[in-house]
Amino acid sequence: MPDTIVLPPPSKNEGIKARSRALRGTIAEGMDNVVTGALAEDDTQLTKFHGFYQQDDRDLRAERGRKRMEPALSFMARLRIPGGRVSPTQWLQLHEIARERANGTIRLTTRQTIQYHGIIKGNLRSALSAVNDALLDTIAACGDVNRNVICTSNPHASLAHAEALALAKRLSDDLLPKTRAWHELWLGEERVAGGEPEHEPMYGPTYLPRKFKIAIAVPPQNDVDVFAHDLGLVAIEHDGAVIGYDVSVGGGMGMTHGETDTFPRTGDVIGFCTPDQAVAVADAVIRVQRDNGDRSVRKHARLKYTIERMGVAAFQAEVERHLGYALAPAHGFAFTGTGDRSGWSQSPDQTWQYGLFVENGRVHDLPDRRLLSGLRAIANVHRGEFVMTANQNLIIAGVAPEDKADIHSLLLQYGLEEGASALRQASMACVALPTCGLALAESERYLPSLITKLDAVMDEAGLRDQPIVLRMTGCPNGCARPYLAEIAMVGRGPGRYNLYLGAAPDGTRLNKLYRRDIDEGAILADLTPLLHEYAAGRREGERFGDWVIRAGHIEATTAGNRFHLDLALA
Ligand code: SRM
Ligand code: SF4
Repeated sequence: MPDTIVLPPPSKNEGIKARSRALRGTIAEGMDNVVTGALAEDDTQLTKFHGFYQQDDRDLRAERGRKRMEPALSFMARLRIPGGRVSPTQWLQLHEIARERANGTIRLTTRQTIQYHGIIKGNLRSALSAVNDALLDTIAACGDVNRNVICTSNPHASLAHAEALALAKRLSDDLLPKTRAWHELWLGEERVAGGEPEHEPMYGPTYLPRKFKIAIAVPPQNDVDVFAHDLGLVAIEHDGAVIGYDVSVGGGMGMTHGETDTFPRTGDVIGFCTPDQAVAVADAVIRVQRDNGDRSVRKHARLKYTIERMGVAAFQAEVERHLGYALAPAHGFAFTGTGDRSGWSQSPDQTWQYGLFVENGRVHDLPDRRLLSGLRAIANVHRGEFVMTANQNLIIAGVAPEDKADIHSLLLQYGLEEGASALRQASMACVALPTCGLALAESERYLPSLITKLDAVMDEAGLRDQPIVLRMTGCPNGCARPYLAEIAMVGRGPGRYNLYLGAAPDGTRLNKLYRRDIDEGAILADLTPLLHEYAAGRREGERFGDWVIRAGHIEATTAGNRFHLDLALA
């Protein structure tokens, strides 16, 4: 008798999705229950597909627990804004939602969109319907589906940038779930008579095994960290127009400390597609992941693990079987960096743009830097658009030459003109505490003070103008893409981090674990001599991430697209 293969049972989330009636669950009933600020546990998995998470204020968790009170519950809502572009009118609407329905701040994310924090249950419906009034939505911003599609910022920079933005929008729209659940639940749209179960032609009834992310890069900028995404498209230009995209698959950042079968991975380039083929390629990659991804263990469900298991060649063959044709060979490309340009610059179409540094993406008013109010004032006179970047910054784009002086004086009036060091400008931190339920350590609230200390070292070493990509996250999930930073700190516990060094500054090589489980004193003690040594020993134009390898502080084996040996330590 042949051996029967016993497959592990599907994860709990698979059952929740299957029973959800196309993502409805019992969310409507939960919203009507005024006794609690919470939704039913299973529904909190489904709300992710609608773009929001139930959270609690972790600063208050212990105290409320002692008093036997319900945690201080609220919701985080994430918008879907492909390519991160909004009009000034939309910005004003988003500003009002932050003030009236959320905690009064707007959080620019590492994937070119915004998040609101602190929306209480009673404000959720009106917040989402106000988002809809701004001609935006939160559909599929989270959940096991294709997420917000990101692309190299600033559509005015070239025709290729504008084409990339148009493709980002097309991909985002075409790959949306087809269920009307969002419209019914949050806008009160009537259900079609009979309430027939809806058909999800691409996703099927259980959607994807896990989240799926797409990024489009326009070389030489790799500001989207294209190799960190499940699917990356790199624009190939000829005579200023995009003739197609090199296709990368299987990137991802998330890992778990101590679990060596979880790891960050950079994508593999498997070929080239024309602009007309790009949506079909994304559709085919998603279908192969839908059918082959791990539906039992969510920690192994991302596309990167499917590809590791199947092998790149077999995965590509499956994609091509769905497409009905083979991908053309990749053209090849070169990147110069992953950062954003700050300050004023002019585009070929003669409009101006101002690259505005937003520390860790948090748009709020500080006494000397009134970002929230300043951006509202600018939105009142600006006639171009605002473009969020994948580095948590904002571009005031498409500024007509005659408006530049007015906008500049508003930047000065609200204290928004650039003064941050090169290190600070090249830094990112994830949200972490107090809202993120997975944070093990501080990140957004802590990194600014650590950078002040590191800036003193950089000054002493004569490195004030030297950009070094530095990123921090409160846990190993990798939301600020730390494993692609020249210097990264990844939270392990309160005040303690793993220190990683040596990623390529153009986003093509992962970094490597340098020290494990250290506090601020040890971080500064490790980095101070390294930064001095780098200042003295670097070659012309050599970046820190490359130098640490040449100087022998990090083994050259970091080249490659996944972690190997260092995981044994982590
Ligand atoms: Fe993330 C989960 C915040 C970009 C990998 N991420 C979360 C949650 C929702 C926590 C949770 O599940 O309870 C965080 C909400 C915190 C809060 O209070 O707001 C969160 N992720 C963020 C944001 C806001 C970080 C930021 O500071 O900007 C980014 C929102 C992006 C967006 O607009 O869509 C964000 N997250 C990322 C990225 C970067 C990227 O995509 O370019 C990654 C790494 C790339 C990747 O996906 O591999 C990332 N987030 C994760 C993971 C690990 C996934 C994995 O494959 O292991 C989790 C945990 C999970 O999904 O189980 C997570
Ligand atoms: Fe939360 Fe971890 Fe993501 Fe930071 S990296 S936002 S701590 S899940």
